[in-house]
Parts: sequence; structure tokens; C-alpha cells
Amino acid sequence: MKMKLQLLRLVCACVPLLTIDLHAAETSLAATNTKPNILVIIADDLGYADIGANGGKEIPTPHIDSIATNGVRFSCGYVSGPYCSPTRAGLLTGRYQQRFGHEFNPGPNDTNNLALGLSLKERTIADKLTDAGYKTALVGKWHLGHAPEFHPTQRGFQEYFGFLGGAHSYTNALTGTRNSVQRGTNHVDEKEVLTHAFTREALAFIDRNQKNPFFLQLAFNAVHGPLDVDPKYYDRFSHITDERRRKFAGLLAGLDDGVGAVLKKLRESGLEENTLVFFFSDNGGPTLANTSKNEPLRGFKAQTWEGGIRVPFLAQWKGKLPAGKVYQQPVIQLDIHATALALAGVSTAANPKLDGVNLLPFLTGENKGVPHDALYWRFGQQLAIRKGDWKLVRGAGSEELQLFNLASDIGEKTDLAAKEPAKFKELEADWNKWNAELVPPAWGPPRLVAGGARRGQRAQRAAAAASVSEFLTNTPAAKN
Ligand SMILES: [Ca+2]
Repeated sequence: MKMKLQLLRLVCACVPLLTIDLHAAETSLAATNTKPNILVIIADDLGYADIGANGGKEIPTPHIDSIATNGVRFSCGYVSGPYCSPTRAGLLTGRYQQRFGHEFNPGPNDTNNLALGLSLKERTIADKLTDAGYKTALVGKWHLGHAPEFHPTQRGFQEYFGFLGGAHSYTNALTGTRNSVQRGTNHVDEKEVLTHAFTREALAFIDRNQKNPFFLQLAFNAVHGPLDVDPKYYDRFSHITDERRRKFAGLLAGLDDGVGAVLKKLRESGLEENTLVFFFSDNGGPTLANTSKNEPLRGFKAQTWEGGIRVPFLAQWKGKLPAGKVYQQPVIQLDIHATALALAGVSTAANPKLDGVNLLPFLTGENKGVPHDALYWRFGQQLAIRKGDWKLVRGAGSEELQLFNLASDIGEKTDLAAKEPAKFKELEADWNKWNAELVPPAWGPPRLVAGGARRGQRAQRAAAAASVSEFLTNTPAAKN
């Protein structure tokens, strides 16, 4: 751009009549080129230890890991919901989703109630970035409502290619169902393996938007079940004897290759230095259901133990963020919303107040403080607060509030509630104060214990359902 402006100045200096046009040209260039692109890549049900950057060894993830090498790895990157839809509601609004009742999934696939979806009172990041002049697109999973008014194209996304439910086959397009693949609002008969189709669509979107700022939410459904993997990827892992693990490996490798293709596209398009990339998983791994790994964290998806809420979380922005940095202060996916708005020059002062913060000053070292005094969770009867190294939690399968010091006990094994009563009371009071700002869930829990649960899923669904059924007779508002 600098060269173009210099050329324009030179031309205008020679031809005075063009002076007025110079201003217009500069304004136009500034409008089109100064706002960075924002690419948010979401993995589904990917556990903390599933990526090489977080210590995973069995299944190579070189492309996902490259984001950490070229940018920042968040060792304490969290999501505000321990499963799919709540986390996406938090990302899109930048606010704890329990503030507007989005505590549970609105349903799994095409069987859910049409009345349920992301509150129409909330403005999404795509709404806001559209207003700021961005081209916006969602490629992949939505899971924020099936009714026409909840459709991504009604929620700020100018383009949409994906499915509306919470899960989808990779190899069977479910054509003719409410959960079939759509382009815009048109159902399409997708023939390609879904991970590759999403990659293809992301590449095409970037190709179409070389000259204007864009926001792309690339929400892969990998590595969520079903484990109906592309045979070519399944064949890569003949050394893995466990059949389900082998299929999972194929799904993860497909995801990793998709991420690699998109990163390569940015690089080859000359957009790497003008694009902030985030990568995170929408919740921790459901270890029994899909063989994902959360070690050394305790618990799994649908739990407020670390294994349900601490996830792979990476960012890169060539030339703007340090490369190879490990950022250890707790951050949360709500921050992606606030960071994107800051990049786009959108004021965050307007109501409703965001819970996320702009991470850039913390990552560059400009701000030596911490992004959050505390982070909070509520998921039915389960709850948690993390403040500094301390975590107060009532996790799945536990009746009691327990206190852990994550700096010395990342696996949440040694309850310090009795030893540290002052810290316990402090965190309890903080959580109660936050909880008083929330509303009751706008809808009840999904049918977590559904017929036909596959091996491994039954136990996890039962654990989640137990916490949910407790919640129904004992709401947090009543209890606290
Ligand atoms: Ca998920």
C-alpha cells in the first residue's frame, strides 16, 4: 500500500488537477487495506492433549502446531461452555452465555425445538464486523438454532456453508434432512468428505476476499463423532490397532491438513501479515466417546473440571504477535470477540458489556497485567471459578465445592478447601457475585441420555445428565 500511495503522490505532484482524487484514493486504500482480516478456526471436541503443541505424540498435527510455532500458544486457554453450543454463543456475543440463558445445547441435530437458538436480542461478532465494513462468512457447524430467524445469514454472516445442527456425518451429507449441508439457505447435496468440503469453501472465500477485510469463522466439525472417517485418512494410521482410535486419528489428520491448507492460502496470498488467526476447540475432549486426550487435565467434555473447559488455544499474526511465545495467563474464547472488535476499530463501550478483553496488548507485552481477574463457569449444578492459580469447582460427580491450586496441581487431585478457608470463601463470594448477574437457563437440558448411545458415550452422557437433573430441581439461583 505504501508503494501505491507513493506512486499516487508522485503522479499528483506532477498533475495538480489530480490532488482532490489523491485524498479519495488514500481514503479508499485505507478503508480497504488497513483493517486486518480475522480468521477463527474452531475444532469440535478436540482435547487439550490432542495436538503436538500441547504434548500429543501419537497423532501428528504439524499444521495446527505451526500456529504455535509462528505465534502464541495459550497454555491456559479456556472456553466458557463445556460443550458445543454454549461456547459458540459466548464467542459470537463476547459475553458469558448464561447472561442470556444459553447454558445448554438447544438440541443435538435436526430433532431439536425450532424455538430454541441464539437469543435474537444479542448482536453477533458478524453483525458488528459487517457494520465495520467486513465481509463475513461462517463455514461449518452452526448449532445455534434451526428456525429461519436463527439462521447464520440472519445473524451477521453474509455467506454461509455448513450444517445447522450439533453433529454431522463426514461421509454422508444427510441430504433431505433439516441438518443437511446448506449454501446460504439452499440445501446442497455435498459429495466431498465434509472436512475437505469446509476447507475448500474456506479457501474459496479467502480467494474472493483478497482486497477487503474479512472475518471467517471456520468451524470444522472434526473431531466430533460420528467417526465415519475418510478412508484415505484411515489408511494413514494402520499402525494404530484400536479401531476407534484409528478413525479418530484419521479425522484429526484431516482437520490438521485443512488447517494447513488455509494457512498456506494466507501465506501464498500475501495475507499472513494482515490476518490474525485464532485456533481453539469448542470444549474439552469426550475421551471415551472419540478417544480424545485431555492429559494431564481431569475430566472431559460436559464437565467443569479442567478437561472440559481448558482446550487447545493458539493464535498467530505474522509481524504483530511474537513467534513461539507461550502465554500462561488464563484467557477465554470470549476474548476473541473483543480482540476482533479492537482490530476492526469497533467500539466495545456500547451496551451490553463484553466479558472478553482485547488480548493484543497482553501478547505484545504492552500491558504487563493479566487479562482477567477471574474466569467463571456455570453448567447446571456444576460450577467453577479460576482466579490466579486457584480454582474453586463443583465438577461432575461431586457434591462438594473443592479448591485446587492449578500451579502445583494441574490434575485437580488435592482438595485444599479445608486448608485454605480464606481463599475458599473469597472465590465462593466472587462466584456468587457473578452468578447473581446471570439469568436462569432459557431452556432445559437436551436429551443427554438418548437411546442408541454408542459405547463409551453412555457413561459420559449419564454424568452430564446427572448434573443437569440436579440443576432442574435445584437451580443455582435458589441455591446461591
Ligand atoms: Ca463440541
